[in-house]
Amino acid sequence: MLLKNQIITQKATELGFSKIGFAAPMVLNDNIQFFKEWLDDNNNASMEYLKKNLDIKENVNILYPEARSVIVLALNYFTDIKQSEKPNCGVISRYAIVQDYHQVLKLKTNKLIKELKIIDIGFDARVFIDSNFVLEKTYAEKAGIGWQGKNSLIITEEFGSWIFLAVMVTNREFEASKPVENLCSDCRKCIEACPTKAINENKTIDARKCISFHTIENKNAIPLELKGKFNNYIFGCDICQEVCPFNIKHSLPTKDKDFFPFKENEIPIEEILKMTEEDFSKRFADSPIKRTKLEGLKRNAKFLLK
Ligand code: B12
Repeated sequence: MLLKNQIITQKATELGFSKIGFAAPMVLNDNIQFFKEWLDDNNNASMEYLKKNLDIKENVNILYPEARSVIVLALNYFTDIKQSEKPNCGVISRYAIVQDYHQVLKLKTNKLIKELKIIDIGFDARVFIDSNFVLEKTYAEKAGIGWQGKNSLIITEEFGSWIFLAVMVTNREFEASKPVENLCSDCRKCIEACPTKAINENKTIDARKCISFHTIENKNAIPLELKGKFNNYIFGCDICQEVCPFNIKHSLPTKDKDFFPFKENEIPIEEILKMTEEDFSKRFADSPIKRTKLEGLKRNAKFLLK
């Protein structure tokens, strides 16, 4: 039997995905031109890896010549916890108090592919989650998942921007979804709220100033001019999402138990400074926090000290 959008949507919903959309694979010359300008202005900070695979980001058919459709899946991870305001604690961003999304989304997309193959034995798909091969937000926008907000994130009417994305490039052709209207209008709340002024005027981020970049990806010292501006964030940052009117009005607690918080959203700074490698490995084994390693988390903790 041939797969249709409706069957895929039904199966994805049964597996707990919050939203699904379809787009045709395209040659994204304008986006790549824009991406190159972003790189030329050094907005990528030390994320040198972002300069790789630009040809594939422009045209996914180079990696996967059989590509006929791109399916974008979104998973809501919001939980109704207030951000910590305790003075001597480091704040952990919402995405890092739940299980590592790479693992969760990979399992779910693999299950989906397995089910779709039962219906259509010739169905094939490549999955990209937080990858360096696909412009995931660009495809999410084309597939009608949401629009790209000024903070550069995909915002949905139903769940705000508290979603993770998975992109499935498939060898079957499906009807493309309609993109949705950008509802940011003249709102500038995210730009104004960012304490380090990391949000550019063109819906991109200057990673050199971004709290999320420094606390997760930066392997070196955090620039001193940013000291005192991290609002106590110790891993990741949600400031530009917390202030978004769509997130304030439209966030819905996730129904997916994989994304029920299993870690506290704050850690006393002193506790981190005393933490041993063994404590760290035990405590953050399934958490995105393991990415910074203990050394990185301690660097972040010290940066928050007055
Ligand atoms: C590198 C990266 C980061 C970097 C840089 C962030 C950035 N915004 O660029 C850092 C470490 C800072 C980061 C932080 C975060 N990240 Co991140 N990150 C990525 C990653 C791997 C690549 C993004 C990228 O290529 N950036 C470079 C810029 C230039 O690319 P872009 O934003 O896609 O830009 C396009 C648009 O700007 C568009 N465009 C805009 N205007 C215009 C105008 C014209 C005329 C044209 C032609 C094009 C155009 O063109 C560009 C090229 O296509 C993606 C996964 C992926 N492969 O997409 C996840 C991803 C964006 N991250 C994600 C998340 C969750 C986060 C954090 C919320 C985590 C946290 N709590 O700390 C923060 C949010 C910070 C923020 N406001 O962006 C999610 C976002 C989900 C969503 N709702 O959109 C993604 C999609 C991962 C996933 N699979 O779920 N991240």
